[in-house]
Amino acid sequence: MAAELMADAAATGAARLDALTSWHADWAGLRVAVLGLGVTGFAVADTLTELGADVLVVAPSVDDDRARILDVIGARLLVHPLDSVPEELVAFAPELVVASPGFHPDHPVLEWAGASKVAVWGDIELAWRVRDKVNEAEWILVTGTNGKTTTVQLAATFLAANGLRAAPCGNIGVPVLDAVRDPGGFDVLVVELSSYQLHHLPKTGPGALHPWASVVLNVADDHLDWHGSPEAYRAAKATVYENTKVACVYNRADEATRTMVEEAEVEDGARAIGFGLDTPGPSDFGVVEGILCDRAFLDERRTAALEIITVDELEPRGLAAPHVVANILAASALVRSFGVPVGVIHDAFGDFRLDAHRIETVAVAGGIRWIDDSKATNPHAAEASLRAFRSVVWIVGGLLKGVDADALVAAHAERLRAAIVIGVDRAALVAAFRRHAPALPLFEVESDDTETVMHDAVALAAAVAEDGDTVLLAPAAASMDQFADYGDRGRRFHDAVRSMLGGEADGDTAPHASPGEG
Ligand code: UMA
Repeated sequence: MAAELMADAAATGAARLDALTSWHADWAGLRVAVLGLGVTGFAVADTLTELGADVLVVAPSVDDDRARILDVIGARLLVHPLDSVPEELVAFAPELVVASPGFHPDHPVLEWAGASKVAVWGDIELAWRVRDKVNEAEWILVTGTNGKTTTVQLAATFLAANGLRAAPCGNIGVPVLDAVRDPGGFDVLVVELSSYQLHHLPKTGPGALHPWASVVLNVADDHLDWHGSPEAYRAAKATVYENTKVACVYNRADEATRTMVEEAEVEDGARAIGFGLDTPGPSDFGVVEGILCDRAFLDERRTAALEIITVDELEPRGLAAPHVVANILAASALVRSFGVPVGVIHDAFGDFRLDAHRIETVAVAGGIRWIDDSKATNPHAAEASLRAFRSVVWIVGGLLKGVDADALVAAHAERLRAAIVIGVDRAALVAAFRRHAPALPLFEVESDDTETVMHDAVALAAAVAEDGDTVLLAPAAASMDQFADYGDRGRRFHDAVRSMLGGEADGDTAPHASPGEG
């Protein structure tokens, strides 16, 4: 009997949640547990209290400011280690759990919610359901192992150059809920989605996204410790294409992305648009004799193509490395699907620069270039970075997140002058170098003191680098073992290089990487 009553309650609850597809729906009194109080958890709690829901935030630790504001807006807070399900949470009997992206699928609270038939949403689903608060923007979705943020920034820049109100948001650091609630309203949200956020998204039903356009830029192993297997990681990424209305953009050099498009359920009329560094076919973006071209969004695509920009024009802006050109083609495809003219894209490059810590030239001194690519937090990103240079002193290592860097070391051993290994997961990297490049000068920074790691690494690099070499910080690993984040790791690299060089830099610190170099 109790089981029947619970089943009835679950069915009634599900019907109520199904109806919550608008800011103006009846959210009043809905009991929601919000897991985590980082950027996402705070935006979720703030949104739900504004909607009149009954909100309990559960987090293992809290920042005082956020805790104070929760109190003011009327959300309750439970601080609990979350290694088990708190009794207070069970007693609260939530009708819905909204989890921050970092929560593993097998987290005890999520397993409890699953077993108790309590719905679990991510912040992206909530944002989609309440997207009509101000005005209903179209969504363009960007995911991939690497290049997401650059592609989002490029696409938003191109859209804005065409006079559209475009918001870059999502995993880039601005919760989508903040963009949706912005009183100014937007025409387009360009949403960066991590595999964590995609994992929590439904493919069908009232919470499923229906984006204007979507892209998986590339897929390589990453976050395996979170997803449990490469298949689960790929399956999460593939979700981005579901229900796309106009353009599914995929990478011609990455067969897995094409398969994802083929297997996705999209809306009638949605087109598959390929991008790649080679000659484009009809319905593709690509490069012909140094010219980036659109051969998709023109009627004469069987016989002609539209010029977007040349590699020579991108070079002085530090945007000519092959992986950046690929991001530019993907971003162009996304916004061309929205009607942005190629001439507008061309002119929008005026002041565009990559964010800090992405193949950023720190200094050039004595013929040695010092490059910060701290954002290369997995082997796939480090691979793209290594490819852009010929003779490299490579500073590598950190938290490998369950990913094997063996193939990366094997593929690039020949372009290395020396390797300097930092971080906690040094043993696997050192073993890989011994196997694939036994003669390569190899140095380990054994210190795990945040204050000294980079100084030691930079001093070792300076001792082995020669005229014409690039010293490249492209760790192929996450930073949290020794640094606050990849930005902190990059800043400490800058500081160490500058303090070592003193006034010696040649002054040529323009961003630099060109496709011809590899
Ligand atoms: N928490 C737990 N247990 C867990 C996981 C999280 O208790 O198992 C708690 C922690 O106390 C933490 C809080 O939840 O303080 C925060 O949750 P979170 O780790 O999910 O992070 P947020 O601060 O909400 O930020 C998230 C994204 N972080 C992650 O996915 C890990 C941010 O991406 C994103 O910018 C933000 O939402 C806005 O959308 C960062 C990131 O590192 C940049 N992303 C990963 C990546 O790009 O590789 C996926």
